[in-house]
Amino acid sequence: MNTKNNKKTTININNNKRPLTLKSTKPISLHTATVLTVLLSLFNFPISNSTLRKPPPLPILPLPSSPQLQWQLNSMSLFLHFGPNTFTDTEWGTGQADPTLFNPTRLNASQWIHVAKEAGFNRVILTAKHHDGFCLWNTEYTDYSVRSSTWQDGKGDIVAELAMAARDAGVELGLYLSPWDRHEVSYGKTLEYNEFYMGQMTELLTRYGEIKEVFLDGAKGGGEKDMEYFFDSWFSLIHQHQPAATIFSDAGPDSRWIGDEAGVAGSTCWSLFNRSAAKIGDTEPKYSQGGDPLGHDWVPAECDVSIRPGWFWHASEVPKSAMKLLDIYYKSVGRNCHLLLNVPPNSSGLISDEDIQVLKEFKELRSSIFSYNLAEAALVNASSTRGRISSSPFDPSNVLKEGIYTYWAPEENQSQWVLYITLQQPLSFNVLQVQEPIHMGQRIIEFHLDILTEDGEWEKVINGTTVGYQRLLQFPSVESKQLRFVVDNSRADPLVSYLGIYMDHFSIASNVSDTISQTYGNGSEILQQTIHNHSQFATM
Ligand code: FUL
Repeated sequence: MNTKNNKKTTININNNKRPLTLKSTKPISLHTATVLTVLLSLFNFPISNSTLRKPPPLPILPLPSSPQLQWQLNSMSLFLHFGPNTFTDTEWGTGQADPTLFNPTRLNASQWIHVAKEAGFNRVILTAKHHDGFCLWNTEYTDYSVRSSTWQDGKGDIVAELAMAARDAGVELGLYLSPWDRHEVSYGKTLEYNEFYMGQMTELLTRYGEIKEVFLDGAKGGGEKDMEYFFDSWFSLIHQHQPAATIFSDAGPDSRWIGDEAGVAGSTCWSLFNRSAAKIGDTEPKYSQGGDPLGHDWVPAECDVSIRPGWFWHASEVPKSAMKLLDIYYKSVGRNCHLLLNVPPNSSGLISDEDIQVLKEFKELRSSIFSYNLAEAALVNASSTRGRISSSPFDPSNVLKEGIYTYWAPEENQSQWVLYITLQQPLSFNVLQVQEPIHMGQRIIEFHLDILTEDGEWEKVINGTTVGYQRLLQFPSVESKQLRFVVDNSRADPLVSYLGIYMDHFSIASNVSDTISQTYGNGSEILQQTIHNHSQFATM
């Protein structure tokens, strides 16, 4: 300690707080210092190392960016396919349809947003331009747009209407701008078309406020003109204009296509991926569905699927049942992915009543199953806890707190990683939910869940691979008071932010294997039963 006269003396005995600076006029004796220390400790200044906080463990690379985290926490988006195809009963328009056919007389973008919000979707993505090249906004680069249509005498702008309705309702907006353009004459001339495409992209990203996702579809019909897309320039332009946006394509950079249009992810699903191993427009479905445990890039998967057989509305088609959507939910959101569910507006410009009814039932099913964690009041212990002090920030009880930012962390160098859950009474359940704090990287490779039987033996209920943001696993109902969640293999010390158990009275799991798909009874029968049982649903 510096005890020279007229010098500032700093005593660092108050740990995290600002240093105490004393102006000393005479040397401080050992006795004075001791008295000071005792006094300060009486006033609750921590002086012992044993109360210091253990920092979080090192995150394991790769990590999500802030827009990727926000995208993942949202879980679901509503896709809106709308354009001339809606009026011509086609899926891939030729680009030659007469623009005057486009006349949605009752179009109401607020209805689309209202439907999305009511159904629990906080983000919508609109086909601003599909493969036919017809633009739903008033672009200056082509006449093939709403400007040449009968709708609002060519003065309307659907992107503008949707952006305004979304902003008013606090719903996020994403846009689909098809690279493949069957109308544009410059398509096939690399430089000219890239300039055209980037001009259109700039209009979309600078006129309509915040855009949260840009969806770049990889489709291109056989026999089309050969040309190169300047993806790197597109990505830079998008991130420059909309830094909070995530870019979707077969290969990222921010989210990847899952590799099928059924909305189903692999039962092992890593957010880790090698962008360089994927090619836009030439996906290797297996690689996309499972991701890559050795991947250097964080590129989580987005599962796109339509509520109807087609992406566009067709008078002859009907929506899938709510039970089917629930199954898709388990296999997308429940496998560490973001679900992008397409609900196409009809030719009057509104989302059809039968689709709204299914979305309502789908929400009721989710709410009925997941609104109450049966383990909510359980006691949770662990095989070890990082920085063991009376109340560690990594306490096992954190796994019952919602959100990913509080989590259980084990002590380092352990031979086992186990969470023990003691319920207040024996309960029946058939769904397990697990979440990892993905801002710290994706870690868990393999895990299983056991229950304690009446004979005092641990019995395996289900095992699984990968967790990520959220894992949901179904199995035949079991009953027990004591559970243990065991991590069998992990890329680094496993961290668990949430554990839930639920009773799903609606799905019928066919077996305990996570990899084998579930079978349901006759869909319409179950839908009927679901509708009749409405009164059983939890209030939402
Ligand atoms: C595909 C497209 O060809 C479909 O029309 C649809 O837009 C779907 C989401 O992506 O590749």
